[in-house]
Amino acid sequence: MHIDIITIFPAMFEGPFTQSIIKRSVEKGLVSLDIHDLRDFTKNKHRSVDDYAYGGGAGMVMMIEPLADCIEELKNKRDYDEIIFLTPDGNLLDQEMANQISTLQNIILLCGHYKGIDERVREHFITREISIGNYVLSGGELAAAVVVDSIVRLIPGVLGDETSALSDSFQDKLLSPPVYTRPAKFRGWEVPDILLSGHERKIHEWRMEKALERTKKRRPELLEGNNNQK
Ligand code: 6GU
Repeated sequence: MHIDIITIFPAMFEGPFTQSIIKRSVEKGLVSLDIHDLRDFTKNKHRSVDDYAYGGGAGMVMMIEPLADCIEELKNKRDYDEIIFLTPDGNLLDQEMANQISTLQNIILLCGHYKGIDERVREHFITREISIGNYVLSGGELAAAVVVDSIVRLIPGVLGDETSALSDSFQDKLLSPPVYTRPAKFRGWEVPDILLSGHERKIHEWRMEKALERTKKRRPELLEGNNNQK
């Protein structure tokens, strides 16, 4: 999978993309990531990427020219399955959406800032708009990093244990059961006996029961099938 990211803060990705799973997926050649600084596509001498909103009002708007130039340059090199704009008024990211995006070959993630981007970019270039939750971030960068993490870990071969992404919370619309590791007793606090029993079927049943119990208590809407757009 190839991911192009368009941003005015390229350095914001240095941390998340050089650690852990994302770093490993790039090293294994399963994912390639290119970060594009939108300012490299400005034609004015101040390298500005935003301007006042027509009609007035507070807040700047990201200009169409550098965005169009950047997107078109990328499109000349590759065919994209999706050109995604990260925006608080997009569709809420959930596991199903992450699963679907993880099957694509080439995508662009466009990070917005200020009051938004010129609407004509959304009309003519963007194919999908994603929000990561009902709160406002300063920009789309952290949201883009979240999207990348959620999809990269699903690409076959990225996780060591092929089954581990499938047993994630949400993958079967259930939260994960509690887990424990050594020591079996800490300050008198004990690990449930069943997990030490070695009885595979009973352990599986216990985990299913606990997963269901936890989901009912914390996220009952997952069981009712309406896990999005609350
Ligand atoms: Cl994608 N962008 C911004 N700026 N804020 C958000 C968001 C995205 N998703 C939730 N809040």
